[in-house]
Amino acid sequence: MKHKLMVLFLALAAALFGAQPVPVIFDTDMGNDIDDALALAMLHALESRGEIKLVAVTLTKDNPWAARYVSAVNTFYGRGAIPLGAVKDGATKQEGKYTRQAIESGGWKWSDANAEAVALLERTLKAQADGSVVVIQVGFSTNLARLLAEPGGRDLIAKKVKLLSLMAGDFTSHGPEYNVREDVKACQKLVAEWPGEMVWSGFEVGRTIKYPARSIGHDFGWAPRHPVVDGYKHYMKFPYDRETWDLTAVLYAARPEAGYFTLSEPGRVAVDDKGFTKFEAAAGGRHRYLKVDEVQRARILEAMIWLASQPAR
Ligand SMILES: [Ca+2]
Repeated sequence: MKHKLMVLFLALAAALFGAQPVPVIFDTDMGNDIDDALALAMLHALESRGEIKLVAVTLTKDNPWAARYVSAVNTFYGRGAIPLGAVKDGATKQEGKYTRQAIESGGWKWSDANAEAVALLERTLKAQADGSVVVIQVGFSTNLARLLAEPGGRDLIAKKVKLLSLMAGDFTSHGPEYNVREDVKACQKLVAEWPGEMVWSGFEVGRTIKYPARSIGHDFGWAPRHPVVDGYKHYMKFPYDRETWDLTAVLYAARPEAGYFTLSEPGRVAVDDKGFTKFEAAAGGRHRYLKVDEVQRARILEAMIWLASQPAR
């Protein structure tokens, strides 16, 4: 009887307070643009709210300060133990404009990535429940393509991953988008072999929603210093508004049912050798891309600002 009451109580609690936090893997080229840093701040807020759990961060930018900056941000939010995986022989080896600079100016504590990215992806997926993991890719496809090439890699993804939310591509045909262009072959492998649902936030989505400088200037005042604000101020001459590319992929991944975005019909994304992306609708296709209208843009930006600047706890 006691047991039955407990089961009933747990079911009621789950219904009232929502389900278990969704395990998230964040795969980022931290250090190339500042939107990765704001996207990571959003993930910490979503974890504090019990919506997600950040189970690993893997890097596709091949510079040690990329992981060090992620470590500094995670440590600031009280989550310095989140495992980090570094890419080996990856794209964009340059240091960039804000990772080392923010750490040194702010005196932020960090540690180095203690794993290679693909090995960490494998280990992390194996440890999670079947069909539970959301992967957010906001850099190049290097790590995920290599995971697909591992023996059993594709099966592991099919078994464990619920959704791949990625910022990549351009579905208005302006040109090859940066995240695709920097490792075209990896992105081609990803679209050809990824076994599950894939939702693309193309260049045109984040380009039309800009994170405002005034939020960076005012909304982070709850901390005397903040590593994301330090990064933002080093990345370009402050004040400036910045496109929210990577933030869109995080928001969709965390709250796919919230109506922030409109989904395209199902179909297939094709990536040519120059990095152009093209979408073709097809019944039963596992790829979709995000669309936004004016009302959605305002609502999306509001959510991004609330989440990115939410106090650490
Ligand atoms: Ca990025």
